[in-house]
Parts: sequence; C-alpha cells; structure tokens
Amino acid sequence: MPIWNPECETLPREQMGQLQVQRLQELLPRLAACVPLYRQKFAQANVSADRIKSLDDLRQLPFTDKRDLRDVYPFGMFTVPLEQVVRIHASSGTTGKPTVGGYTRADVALWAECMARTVASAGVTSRDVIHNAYGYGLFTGGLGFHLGAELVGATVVPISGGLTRRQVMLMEDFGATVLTCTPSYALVIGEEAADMGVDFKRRMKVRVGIFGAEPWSERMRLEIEAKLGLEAFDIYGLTEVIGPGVAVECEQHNGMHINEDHFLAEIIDPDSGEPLPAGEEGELVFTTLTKEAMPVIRYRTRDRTRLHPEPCACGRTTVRMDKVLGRTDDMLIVRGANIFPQLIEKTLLSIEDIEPHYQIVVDRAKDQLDTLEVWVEAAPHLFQPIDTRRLDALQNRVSVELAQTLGITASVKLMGPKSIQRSEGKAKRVIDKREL
Ligand code: DLL
Repeated sequence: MPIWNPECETLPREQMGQLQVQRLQELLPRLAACVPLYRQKFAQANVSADRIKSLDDLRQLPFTDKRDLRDVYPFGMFTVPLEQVVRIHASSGTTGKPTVGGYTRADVALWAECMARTVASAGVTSRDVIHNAYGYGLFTGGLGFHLGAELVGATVVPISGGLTRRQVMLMEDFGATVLTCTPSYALVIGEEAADMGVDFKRRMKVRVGIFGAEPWSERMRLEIEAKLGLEAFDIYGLTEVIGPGVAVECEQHNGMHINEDHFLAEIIDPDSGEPLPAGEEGELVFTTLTKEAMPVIRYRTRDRTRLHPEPCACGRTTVRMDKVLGRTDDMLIVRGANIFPQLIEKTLLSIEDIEPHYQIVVDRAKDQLDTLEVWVEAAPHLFQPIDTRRLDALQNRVSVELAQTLGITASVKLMGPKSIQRSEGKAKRVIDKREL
C-alpha cells in the first residue's frame, strides 16, 4: 500500500529522534514567551531549551493536563492572537466546559497532511468515495476527515451523523467505497440497512472503514467486518493534540502508527509519573512538536496503551500504539472491585447470540452495597418467537462468564432487539447513578 509521505513516515528512528529534539528546542522558548501557564511551569521545573539535549531529557519537562486547560479556558493556551487563529474545535466533556483546540492556517495544513497520511494508510486514493459520517461541527471528527480526504483527492460526502436511513440510501446511490464514523455508528448503519431490506454486503461497494473516537475491542472489529463486509481500521486522536490524525493502523493491523515527527509520544506510570520502557502498559502522553496556535507539552491523555518502536512490515518506521486499552479514569470501583468497561465488552462479545449493544449501570441504594447491572441485547432470533428456555440459559451463561472475569457478580438483563439506545457519535456505555 503506498505511503503518503515516505520521507517522514519511514525516517530512520535515530534521525526521527534528532528531529524531535530539534523541534522541541525550538518550541520551548516560543511557549515560554507566549503562554503564561508554560512560563510558570517551566520556571517551577527549572527547565529551558538548552537543558533538553536528548529525548531522555524530556522527563525534566512538566506535564499538562485537562485541569490546566480548564484553568485558562477558553483561549489561555494559545500562543498567537485570535486574529491568527482560523478555526476553533472543542470536545464536550462529561461535566462543565468543553476542551478547546485552536488552529492557525499552518495548523490546518498540518492537520490535512496528517489526515492524508491516515486515510492513505487505509488504502484510500483519489478513486475513492468517502462517506464521512463523523459529526461535523465543534467535534474534530467530521472536518478532520474532510481535510485529509480532499488532500488525497478522494470524493468526500460530508454527510455527518444522523438520519440513518438517508445515509444508507446515499451510500448506495453515490457508490461509497469508504465509510468513516464511530464504530458504534457503523453498527447502527448496518442494522438500519438490514431493516430496510438492503443487503449491505451485496449492494454496497464499501471496502474500507476507518473507525475511532471511542474504545472498541477486537471482537467489535470482527462483528463490524462480518456485518458490513469491509476491512476496519482503527484511528486515534484527541482535540487537545489536533483531533483525528494522531495515529492510525496500516494494513498490518498490528497497532496504530503515530505521526511522530509532529506528535512525540511517551508512556508513563499514571501514579508516579515516571516514564515506562517500550512495550509496557501505562498512560499515553503527547508533546506536539510543530503546532502553532496551541502546542502542548507532555499532555496526559488518560488513555492506557503500550508503544512499540520495532519495525513494521508496512515499511513505516514510526512507533505504534496498541488499541486503547481503557482510560485511567474510566475504571469503575464496584463493591471494592476494579471494573474495566472494555473487559465487559470483550467478555460479552465472546458469547454466541449476544449482540454488540450493551450498557453498564451502576447504582447504590441508600446504605446498601453497589449494584452492577449489565444490559445487553440478545440475538433477534431468540425473540421470534420468544424462546424463554434459551434466553434463560444464555442469561445464566453471561452471568457466569462475567463473574469469572470480573471477580464480582453482575446482574445481567437480556434485552430484545433495539432496546439499548443507539448512538450517532460516541456511544455512552456506562451509567453511574451513584452519588459518590
Ligand atoms: O475523538 C478525535 C477523533 C475523531 C479520533 C475521529 C478518531 C476519529 P475527542 O473528542 O477529543 O477527539 O476525544 C478524544 O477519545 O482521549 C480517547 O479516550 C478517545 N478515543 C479517540 N480515538 C479512540 C480510539 C476525538 N481509536 C478521546 N480508541 C481520546 C479508543 C479513542 N479511544
């Protein structure tokens, strides 16, 4: 598969390291001069560009986290006056104010370049028609993909999320060959097509899907590939760094290549903050090396993964990150047990007749122990007509398997088709009703 920017994406690792250090040295004085938050942080940590001589020195630099961004909301992280900012995006947090990203004209060009690399990595060319069902608006997904798709010369259909029936019709009419959306919305599109009597695999030309913006397991990949008849690629990114375009899988599907000449990645121990060696699991941290409007130093993503610098058969030399394994802050503590939502997904989807639609509900009645409920849809054929014997057996099996993996019991509710709410963007899997 052709590489969009071979010069950068196959740079020998030693040279990549040198380039990163050089870019970091250029960035630090600019940040200290333009952003009071960084001026203060650098002074406190007693660091300056001349002390950064190799990547090992990175550890001297202070971290940035979501709290810092909130403290200087909305534009306090910008290095340039607003007249040089041509675009604002934001991601809606679960509470309070959104997280803001700002882009100069050069940043938009950089983003387009990173997104062109991304779609090219999934084999997209000017001959493709991209049905882009990521949300357009403040969310970075829609417009991020739009930039990359146009740069490679593909035909982009800026459909955004929602009105799913219409999406199915237009995918067929316009001959979409690539589908881009969240993995949960991909399933919704497949389901809607089935309801309309459209045989997705036969009638659609879609051969590639680029799915991300939310966690999804390998099992979920298999479900989507089987239902939609396409090759699914995982893509990772976040608003604070640039949006999508930070990392994406290549045809080897053995991790997501990070655009390291622009985004320097580290893994740290989330408790001690100490950097961890390659291959170890921890919190992913990014330093943006070339962004103009809103560079970040050692930004703590809260996403847990591992990094792999070994060469990849695709020819790229850039470091690969594993699928996101979870977030440092999404672990639920239920009756004292640590519960990871993604482990629940993995367990559920390994069971036959369980559909990839689920929700986890945690609650606590006054003075009572926490309750953990897992609501999951069972295969439609078990309801037509209703087969209580098999449903009971299935419920029992799900309960036993969950208890084995989680170490505590969950009360399992098997639901009929379509009873779990569908999402057009990021799915909401966990409902925590406890007042903690
Ligand atoms: O979700 C950017 C994006 C758009 C990525 C389109 C991929 C495709 P935010 O809304 O700021 O940005 O959310 C970022 O979403 O810290 C992760 O927790 C999660 N996330 C993003 N991609 C993945 C992925 C966009 N492939 C947050 N797997 C990140 C798991 C992901 N989690």
